[in-house]
Amino acid sequence: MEIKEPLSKHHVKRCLIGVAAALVIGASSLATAADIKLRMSAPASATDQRAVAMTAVFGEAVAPFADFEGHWNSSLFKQGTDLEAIARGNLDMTITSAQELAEFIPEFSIFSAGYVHRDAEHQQRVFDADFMAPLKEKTEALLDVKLLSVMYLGRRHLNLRTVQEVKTPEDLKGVKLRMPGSDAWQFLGRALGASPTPMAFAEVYTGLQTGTVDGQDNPLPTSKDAKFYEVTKQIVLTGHLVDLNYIAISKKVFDRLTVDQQVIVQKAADDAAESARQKQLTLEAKLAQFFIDKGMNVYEPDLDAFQSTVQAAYLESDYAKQWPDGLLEKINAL
Ligand code: KDO
Repeated sequence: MEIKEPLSKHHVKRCLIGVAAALVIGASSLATAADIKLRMSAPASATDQRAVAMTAVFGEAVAPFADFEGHWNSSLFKQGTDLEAIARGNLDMTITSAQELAEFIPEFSIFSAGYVHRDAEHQQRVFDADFMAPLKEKTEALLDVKLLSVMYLGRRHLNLRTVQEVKTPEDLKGVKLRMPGSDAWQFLGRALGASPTPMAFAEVYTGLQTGTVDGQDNPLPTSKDAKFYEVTKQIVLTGHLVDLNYIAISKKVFDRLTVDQQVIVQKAADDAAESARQKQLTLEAKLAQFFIDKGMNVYEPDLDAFQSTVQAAYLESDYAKQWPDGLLEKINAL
């Protein structure tokens, strides 16, 4: 039989101290969970697959220690200003683009060039390749932004409110094509043969409706999600840019996490990107029919003409001069 010693006063005191300490530790770890808020702002709508994955996959995974808060439709910061907001310490996360990064780090313009990435898988391999390390390091050093994962946005196609068919870049002469705000985007519009007009994503529907612009370019899931089919007549399947976005987090915020939390955040971002990528690919494969059913003309133009014109425009441009030697060849060789 076990003989229990009577509890001494000293013993009771020690136990009480132990309980109090446990309560303090418990309270402080709870406080940590509540204290970490990961506020993301992005132009994507709440029903865009990237937003859905960030909320459902990323938000769920980090929930034990952080509150993920997604602010969509550029509701916190205007399109193109999220990176600065992170650099200034006013925002924790965003879904950014190579075109936005190219405003600060010109080398990123290589990913804004038409017909460079071949498909979603190529995009992923490029992001994971060793030659991306200096670009990621530069982003951290200059902007205090860590690029966690690459998200597949999709193949961008022309979507016009005009009815005249477009077969080659010459047919886009004089067409006012809405492009997002930065110079890299305007260059792509010109390389396609159009007259680019800068406009934030949030204003595109009205721009198309009122005729301020003749068209816009986006992947099919984005054009469906934003209901552009209600105010346009045709989709020209140029596939001129296999577009990407990066899941980006403030480096300061990331560095404040414990190593275990950092591992979870990284995995959560990779899983969210993979989930969105698969859904985006599935949607892309079936959406042409959706637009046809809406009464739109959906067709392929002369792809060789588009590809050769766009590639030539980039190779002759000042952008190409800023690409690190041999980078394009390495990307193509992957
Ligand atoms: C757009 O403004 O056309 C664009 O597709 C650019 C992308 O980089 C990205 O910002 C995207 O908009 C938004 O996430 C909305 O889908």
